[in-house]
Parts: sequence; structure tokens; C-alpha cells
Amino acid sequence: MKPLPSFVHKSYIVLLSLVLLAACQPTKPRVLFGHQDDVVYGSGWQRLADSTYTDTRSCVYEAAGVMPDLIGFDLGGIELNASRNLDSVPFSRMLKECRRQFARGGKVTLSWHARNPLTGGNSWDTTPCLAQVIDPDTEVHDTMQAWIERAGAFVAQVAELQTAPDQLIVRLWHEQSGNWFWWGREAGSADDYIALWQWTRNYMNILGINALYAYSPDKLTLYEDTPEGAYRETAEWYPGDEYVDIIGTDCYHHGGAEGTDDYLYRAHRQLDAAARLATEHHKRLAFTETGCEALRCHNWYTTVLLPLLRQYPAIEYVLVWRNAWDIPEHYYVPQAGTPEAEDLRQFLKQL
Ligand code: BMA
Repeated sequence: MKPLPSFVHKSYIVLLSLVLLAACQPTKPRVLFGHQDDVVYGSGWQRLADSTYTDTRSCVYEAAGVMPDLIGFDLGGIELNASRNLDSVPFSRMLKECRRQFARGGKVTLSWHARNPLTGGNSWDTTPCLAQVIDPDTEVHDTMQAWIERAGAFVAQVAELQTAPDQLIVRLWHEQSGNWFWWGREAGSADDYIALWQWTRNYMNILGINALYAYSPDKLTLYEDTPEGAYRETAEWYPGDEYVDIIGTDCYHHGGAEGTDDYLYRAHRQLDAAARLATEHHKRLAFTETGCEALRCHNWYTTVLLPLLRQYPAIEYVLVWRNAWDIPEHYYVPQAGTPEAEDLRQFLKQL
């Protein structure tokens, strides 16, 4: 047989090498999609009884035909040894759903709307207390210690249920850049906030909890409204490399279609700052909370959120907030059979 001309041979080898190289490139994992309280209630239904349900209901599944990769739960109320959290979810039920979510190969993120340890009021009671909380000579400090221990004991139980690495994300003291929580920016200095964060995390370490920890500011208003100002605020309250694994941000779309520009403007400011900090500190990046309440902006998932996420390839997951069963307009995942459900389905296909 006549040998192939040498240029054919060479180009064949080059082509083969390119194909092999492409096949060996790690493909970027898709962005994971999360929903708060997804399996315990949704718009118009609730399964808040403290019992084991034999089947699973899921807002995301009912709307879009797939289970959420990530489910968010909140610990608010655990500090008082309550049997249910601030949104009536029994902690026993939460544990069962975490077990199921992990067994499916999914992830869980826990936030904590802790009460104000000075007044006993809720998280939104901004009566100043942070200075006392972190001062070991105060009673409020002792209260907080007990609260952290209770939260830690629960988180430890959740962590034990994991079936694979990195399934549990604990998001401590979230949205501190806002002024609406008692640990927020008006409650004290960045140092006070960082002391609270480190204390909480150190206690979780004492318990040997195996989890990732997320830091997630919200809107950034402390300094000038520039990329530098946003970065400065994000960096100043950062609890430190030993304490944080994931850097994210919380940002919501308000005002329907007319609010899109404003949402994108704020989301970029915040995500740019978070992404820069994450890159500099070799941390993971996430969009820790977002959403458009009642999906007042048509096709929000594919026309607003998807293009935004595409601009931040490092984002590992995005979490939208809860579908309150008892507040008709308070939902972020569409209801089954609506045009917005189809939009979510398309979004999830393209993530
Ligand atoms: C808020 C609202 C409240 C809820 C709280 C904690 O954003 O959804 O209704 O109690 O989160 O989940």
C-alpha cells in the first residue's frame, strides 16, 4: 500500500492530539440551583407536620421536573431549643429532609436568623447588643455562648448525614452590610462582627463539624458607590481565610421589569466585589441569595438571572428564597403549569 503523504500524517496526529486534549480538559461544572425550604412547603401547600412523609414534594420539581441541587434551611429558633424554626419548620423534619437531600447527592445550606440575645426579640430587632455579645464579662455573652452551642449541636447532626464531600454549607451571620439585623453594619464595628463570626466558627470546629462556611454580605453602602468602595466594604468585614470557604452575596430584584437595571447594577457591584475577594483569597464564589418576588418580571430566570450568571463563570451555586405557603405573593420559584415554570425549566437546562 502506498504510504500517506507526510502532511496528511502530520495533520492527522495534530487533529487527534487536539481531540484528546479537549476530551481531557475538565469541563466546568454547571451552576447548582438552590431553593430555600423547597421540600417542606410551597405556594399553597405545606408539609410542616413533625412526621416522616413517604414521598417527597418539591417546589422546583413540581415546576420544572428536576430536584434542586441545593436546599436552604434556616436555624432561627434553635437557640431557644424550639421544636420549630421561625418559619414553622420542625427541626426534626429538617434533619429528615437533609438526610434525603444528601442521599440524593444534593447539597444543603444553613442560615441562622438568630434572635437578639439582649432583648430576646427577633433578628430584625436591632437594639444594639453586639459589643456586649462579644464581651466575655457580660450575661449577653453567656447567652450567646449557649445559643452557639445549641446551633452547633444541630449543625453537627446535619453534618453527620452527609454522604459525599462538601455537601453542607453553613452561612453564618449573613447580610451584615445591611442595617436590618442586630449583627448588621450599624450594630458595631467590622472587628466586632468578625469576632462574632470567628467565635461561632471556632465553636463549630471544636465540635469537629465537617462543613464549608460561607460569608455573604448584601447591598454595599458604607463607602462610595464605586467598584473600589464595594470591594473595600466586602473585604473589611471578611472574617478571614481560616474561617471562610465560600464568598458570596445576597441581592434581590425589586420593582418588576422596571427594576431590572437597578437589580443588575447592584448585583454586578456586589458580585464583582465578592469575585475579586474570592480570587484574591483563593475561595469559592456563590450567589448566596437572590430572587424576584412573585416573578413580577416576566421570564426572569432566562432573561435576567441567566445572562447575569454567565458573566461570573466562577459562581458555583445560586439560591433563591422561599415560597411561603401562607403569604400568597411571597414566592421565588414559580408554580407548576405557569409560563414562569416553563421559564425556570429552560433556565435549568441552560445553567
Ligand atoms: C425573610 C422572609 C420572612 C422569613 C425570613 C426567614 O426573607 O421570607 O418571611 O421569616 O426570611 O426565613
